[in-house]
Amino acid sequence: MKFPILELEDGRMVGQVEVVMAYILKMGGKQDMLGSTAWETAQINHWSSYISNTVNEHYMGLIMPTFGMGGSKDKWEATLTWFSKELVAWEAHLAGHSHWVGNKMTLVDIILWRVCLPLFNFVMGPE
Ligand SMILES: N[C@@H](CCC(=O)N[C@@H](CS)C(=O)NCC(=O)O)C(=O)O
Repeated sequence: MKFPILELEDGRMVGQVEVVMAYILKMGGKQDMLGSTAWETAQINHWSSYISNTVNEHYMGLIMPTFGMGGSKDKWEATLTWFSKELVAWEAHLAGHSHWVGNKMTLVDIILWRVCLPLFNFVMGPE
């Protein structure tokens, strides 16, 4: 199981960032952040899974070498190229929307923030 892992008081463990966050939101009475309709929930699940797997894979290619943990010049440049295209698509998706799904804060916004904060603080320039 990869990190982050949530360990419950009785020793049971939950893995995958989007699953851990969904569990915490549900336990904390924030069920609406997991979708109010079947369509919204499907969108939230789709994007959460995409960010936690596909985006995360590329994100690791930037974050790990930034903190001195492996990587190569080729991988670094390929990852920068991937994010350069991806960020344009994110900006287009968010144009005219306050949040990623349904114009209200959901699990997707939290997971995306988790990627964007270190990405913009440590890796990408303002441009
Ligand atoms: N899709 C997983 C990816 C998690 C992930 O990449 N975790 C990294 C550290 S942040 C990890 O545990 N790497 C160690 C390994 O691959 O064994 C999630 O979002 O939880």
